[in-house]
Amino acid sequence: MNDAGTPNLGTAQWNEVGRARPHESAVLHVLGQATYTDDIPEIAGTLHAALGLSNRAHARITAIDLEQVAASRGVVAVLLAQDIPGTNDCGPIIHDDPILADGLVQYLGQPVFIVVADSHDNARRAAKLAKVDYEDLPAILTPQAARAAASYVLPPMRLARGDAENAFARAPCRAKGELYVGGQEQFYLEGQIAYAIPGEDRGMHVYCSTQHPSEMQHVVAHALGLHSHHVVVECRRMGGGFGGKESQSALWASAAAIAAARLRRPVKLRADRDDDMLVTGKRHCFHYEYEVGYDREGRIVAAKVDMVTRAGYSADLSGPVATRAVCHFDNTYYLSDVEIRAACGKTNTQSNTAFRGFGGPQGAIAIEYVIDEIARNLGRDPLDIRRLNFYGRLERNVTPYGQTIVDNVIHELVAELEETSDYRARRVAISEYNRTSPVLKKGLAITPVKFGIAFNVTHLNQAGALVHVYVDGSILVNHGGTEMGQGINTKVMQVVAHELGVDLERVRATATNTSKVANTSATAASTGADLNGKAAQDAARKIRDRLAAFAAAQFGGEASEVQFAADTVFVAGREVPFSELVAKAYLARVQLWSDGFYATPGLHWDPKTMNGHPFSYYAYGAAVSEVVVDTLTGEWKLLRADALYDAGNSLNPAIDIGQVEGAFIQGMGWLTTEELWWNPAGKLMTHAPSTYKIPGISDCPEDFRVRLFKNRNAEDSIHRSKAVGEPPLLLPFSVFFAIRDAISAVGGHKVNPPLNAPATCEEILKAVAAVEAAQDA
Ligand code: MTE
Ligand code: LUZ
Ligand code: MOS
Repeated sequence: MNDAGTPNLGTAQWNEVGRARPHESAVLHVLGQATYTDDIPEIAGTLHAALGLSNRAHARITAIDLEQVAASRGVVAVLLAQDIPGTNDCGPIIHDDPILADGLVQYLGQPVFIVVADSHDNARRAAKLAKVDYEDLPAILTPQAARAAASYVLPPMRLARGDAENAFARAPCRAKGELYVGGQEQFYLEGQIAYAIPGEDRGMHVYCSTQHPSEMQHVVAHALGLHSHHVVVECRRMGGGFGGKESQSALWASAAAIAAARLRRPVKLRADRDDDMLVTGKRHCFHYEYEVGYDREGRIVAAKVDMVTRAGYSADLSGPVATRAVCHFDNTYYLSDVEIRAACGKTNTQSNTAFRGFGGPQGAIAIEYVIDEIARNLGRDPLDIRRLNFYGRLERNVTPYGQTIVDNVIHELVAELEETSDYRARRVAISEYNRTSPVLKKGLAITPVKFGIAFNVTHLNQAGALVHVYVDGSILVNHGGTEMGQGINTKVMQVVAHELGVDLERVRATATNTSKVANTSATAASTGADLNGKAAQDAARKIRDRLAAFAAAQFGGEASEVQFAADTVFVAGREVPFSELVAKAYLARVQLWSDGFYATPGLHWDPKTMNGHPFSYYAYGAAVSEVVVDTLTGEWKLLRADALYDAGNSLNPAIDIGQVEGAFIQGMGWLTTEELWWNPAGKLMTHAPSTYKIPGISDCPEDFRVRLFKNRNAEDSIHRSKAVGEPPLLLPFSVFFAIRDAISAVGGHKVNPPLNAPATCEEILKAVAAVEAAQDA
């Protein structure tokens, strides 16, 4: 204590945020004791459902015979579209998503009926016994075919700035080409699942693995013809969501609830992996046609891109995904005269949806491909061309959609990574290696990331929280975000502990529940910790202010001078244990719990002109990857990866580094080994890990150096931190472009290898052959 009676030790240095805390459930995860939806003890009388799926891509149903299904062992009921008491729809924005196909099937794998039985196995066995007659209709299976047929789920979008036509005409150099980047299965380890328990007076409680409990509440209410207040949706945690449970948990939640309401018994619907992959949407694949004009230094003077995506049979989130792609085509580059088009192709395939990055990666990879070509055309290191085109600090700093970038750190960040990764020396060493190695070729690439943080749908940028301080001094926090492994609960708990100046052990987070915090947004767009952290801080501050006023009244001094730190309340020269003050405050009838709310300020967006200020701030990053490619087999290995990510003033560096590592490997899988393949009848043949190759531990680089860039958010985000969930998924662009660099070494870096993603061994061999053919020509 100093003379004024204010503490000089303990408070100033005391911090809970910014500490590398383990995930709040780490011990439970490791011990297998964390409760996922399927682990919740089942109520007596619980039934199990399975879905009967269409085996045609596009057809009218002329007859359905479910006699054998109904007669199968253990079957209790079989339900069709006409058995849905409310609306047969589970679409998140546009209502074009039937829960059960009604007369028309629009993709192979579309649910047609629900069978409910006494066990999971009996339900699944019965589902296979349906006899359905179809009258086939023409099916559109690729985005290019959708474009040719002008078949779209939404009107195509366009964003233009400047005068691209004129700028092209004046450009000293020009290039044009095409690119295809495949989709990606979310491959959450816990599949889609819902457990619906009917309650009194039409009430329905649904435990669901979902990123969006409020949306599940709405969908279930509509399907059952009820109001939202009849339905409670609860989720303690997911075993991964990755965007796949933002909207598409709705089918499973509503189907389980429809069966539970009909039978008045608890019904669980757990997707088998093959069904999960056949039924649900994935990351959108994109096809691009691009054209670029540039000067002899490599500075882009005009750019045009036309993207078409595979939206699938319905809109789902394809509109916002395409919007984010349009708003990320610039990545870290200033494009003065630019025209960006995007169309959502309506195809007879699964309805594609959110996946980590939400169109951002798909937008940004196109400009990176273009820059890579410019560099090769000019015989320059791609890093130099990238740098030349970076957004400026004070000029060349307005995005094509009109937002001025005020927090640009890409120059410093890339300079730091160039240095710490030893980029230039390794470039020389790799050239040496390639000179004497005819079959194995090494490649190196550094790629930057800029990612806009906020939902691009403005009203979604809001969150709520509840904080309860109990009489024993323990604290419970509940917020609208959902835990999918990303560590949101840990971060929110840290924020609350920090605000109340208590040990983290005092704080516990509970399941997300629509009856606690209402009208929540999906935990998505990387905004979970930003929004819910602010809401929880607001709630905790209200309680702290009441406790401070009480303490001052009790012990003297000004309320504004009371400090909370190190589990102690410092008031008028005294140190009162937090729990002691709480107990006294309760007896004095002080409200010890509070709600909190947050809405991100300053956002606006005009969807017609595609202009505005859609993002609160930008997160930045860069990565360097070095690969070796066997040009005879197409096999390759990532030898070393260095990643530097701007998490601002990180709330929890341990969790943030984990997010960067995970996103890096997941993005690498997307761009290299994870190939979705539909047969000519429209059946997704890669619907299990046997045929769909996600990265394994052996695919991780032996030398993997992930660091956080020292920064502080220019925007007033929660403790000046930055979002971390999605942006690092763009860091492994460096792996893709390192592979392309290695392939181009075959032709002495004179030819642009035509490399699509995923760069599977087969795709790599095709590119090698194309480079060799171009050389011979
Ligand atoms: N990390 C894990 N372990 N599991 C996940 O499902 N989803 C990602 C990312 N990191 C995911 C994850 C996606 S798609 C998003 S939008 C963010 O986490 C959401 O979390 P946040 O906004 O709370 O950071
Ligand atoms: N916008 C966005 C969205 O940027 N990210 C999202 O996850 C999202 N989800 C729904 C609607 N808009
Ligand atoms: Mo993440 S794709 O925004 O759920």
